Amino acid sequence: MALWPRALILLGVIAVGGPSAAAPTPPPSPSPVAAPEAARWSRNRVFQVSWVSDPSPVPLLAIHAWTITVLDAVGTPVPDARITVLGGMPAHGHGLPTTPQVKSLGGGRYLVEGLKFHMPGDWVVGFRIKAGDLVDSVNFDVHFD
Ligand SMILES: [Cu+2]
Repeated sequence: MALWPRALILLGVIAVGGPSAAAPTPPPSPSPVAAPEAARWSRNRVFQVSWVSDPSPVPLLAIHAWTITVLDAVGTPVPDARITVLGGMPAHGHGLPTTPQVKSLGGGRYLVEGLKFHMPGDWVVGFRIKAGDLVDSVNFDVHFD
């Protein structure tokens, strides 16, 4: 389409001439996904696990998904794990209101669908991970004001 390059050039001009042009350091372009939580060791240091929520930050009251990444002790992705999701609010004595489902995305990444946090407070989300003979679990804390 012949008009497309011109449209891009116009956008560039508008961006340069915009209010942010005067800022000493332009802000980085917004990222669609927040940085994942730093990897955490599973309880017995069998796996290193990190997660990122979509959307991020973790929403209250909305069913949503996390993507978790599972590495072994030397940092190699673990692609064929069976992962069970556990969790709840220990202080309230109840579990998760939903039963999240996990599917592998390959490369040690897993999509956890159906998470929901239905009240403010301190939640724990746990993953029990089984890969071959290796089994371990990891908990993450999620807090809503
Ligand atoms: Cu509760």
